[in-house]
Amino acid sequence: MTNNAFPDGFLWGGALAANQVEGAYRKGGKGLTTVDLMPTGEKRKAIMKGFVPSLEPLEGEFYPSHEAIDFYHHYQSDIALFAEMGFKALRISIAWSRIFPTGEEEAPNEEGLRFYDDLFDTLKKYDIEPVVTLAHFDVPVHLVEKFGSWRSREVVGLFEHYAKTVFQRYQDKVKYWITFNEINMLLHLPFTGAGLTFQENDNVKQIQYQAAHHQLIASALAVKACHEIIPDAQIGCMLAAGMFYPHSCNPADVKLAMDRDRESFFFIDVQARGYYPSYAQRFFKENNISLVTNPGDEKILASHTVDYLGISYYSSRTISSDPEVMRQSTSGNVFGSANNPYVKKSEWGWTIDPLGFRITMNQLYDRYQKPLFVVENGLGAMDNPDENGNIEDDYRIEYLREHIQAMGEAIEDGVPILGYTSWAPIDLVSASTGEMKKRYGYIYVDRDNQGNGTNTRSKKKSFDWYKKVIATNGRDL
Ligand code: BGP
Repeated sequence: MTNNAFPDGFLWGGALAANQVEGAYRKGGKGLTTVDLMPTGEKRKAIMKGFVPSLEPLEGEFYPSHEAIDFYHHYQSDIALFAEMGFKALRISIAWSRIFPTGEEEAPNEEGLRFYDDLFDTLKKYDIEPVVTLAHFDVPVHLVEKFGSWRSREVVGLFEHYAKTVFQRYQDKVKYWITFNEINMLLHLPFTGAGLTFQENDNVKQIQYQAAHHQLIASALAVKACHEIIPDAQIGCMLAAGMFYPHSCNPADVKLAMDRDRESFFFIDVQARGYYPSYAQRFFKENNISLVTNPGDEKILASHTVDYLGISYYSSRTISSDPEVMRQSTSGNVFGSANNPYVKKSEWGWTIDPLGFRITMNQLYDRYQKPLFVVENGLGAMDNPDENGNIEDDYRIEYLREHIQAMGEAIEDGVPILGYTSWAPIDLVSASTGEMKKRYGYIYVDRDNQGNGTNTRSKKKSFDWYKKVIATNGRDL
């Protein structure tokens, strides 16, 4: 990478999600959302897959999202710290159930709208551009109860109403939008991604792809509304990206890697190109999936494609046709991955593969020719304060340095990239485990897995490092 890889105006910053930071889960008129039903440990794992014991929080369980890191009351001082690092952008999500507590109201909850008004005004004060996700792993629980969440077409109209409401309200404050966070996650963690719940004998794939169709239509309708209401805004999709390597040059492995990549591309093929990919038909047939669609759906998808591709990238994956190789696979990766002897792994078993990041970005741009926006990338690690109470997170700096370098290389390969919002600038609740000890931040939060602690914020070593990266526009890593 040369010294000037990153263009002027590159949007350096960080990324958060409402349910992982805000807390205040019943304050300000907020309704219950799907994540508010997720405790930690084995119970969380089953719930994320759609086996949900109750649609109310249970006595005696600990639910990390209920208080999270109390960003709801700390956002002003937290944003001041982000500004100190020189952030140009902050990605957040709006909690749908703060605006429409049940998801079905005609009129929005003014207190919820005001909370985000104040948050955007605080960002404006520091010249930080908000990048806003409409749905980051949350659905009002009432919609799960009444409609089965995204399995029902009803939810499309309700989401469209929510999207239009926030576009109207924040049209002068927000110019970068994202429809669904990691839309492909609904295949792997269906309750997390789409609020889907299952019974024993359900045809899970049928339900997932029907829900996917509804999200794709809802996403296209949100793109339409955004373009109409805020003509100078850009709105993107968001993919949990990371390519599959074939474990060997056995063509059977290569074919499997292609199939697994297509599982994810499927969504972006529709959102970026505007139609279902040619391979979908055979896939649907072989899996007994028959989609219920409305007349006019094809036109909606074709007419409202996204402006850019938001991506998260943490790791690459590896796939083998040999069951023995897969049996020795790494457990931590939600996508399921064989061991790759050429790359390192994080404490949670996620591969650390910056070259895979560069390849993935090239692959996506070759396929879609739309600008990318890296809206998540980072290292979850156990941070232990030293004897002076400092956190010397050199491992995090190394991870980020290598990935930012890979991004610079991709830009020089010819891939346009709008910005980089690392996950996450401040410690927060982990989406997959609900733990606090899986930390990502430049800023440490004094809070443990059981919710004990003072919530005090302190800077880690990476804080000054990232500040320098931004100040030099990526020249000094
Ligand atoms: C992505 C999500 C984020 C986030 C991140 C890290 O899948 O969009 O919400 O949490 O991954 O994952 P985890 O929190 O499980 O370590």
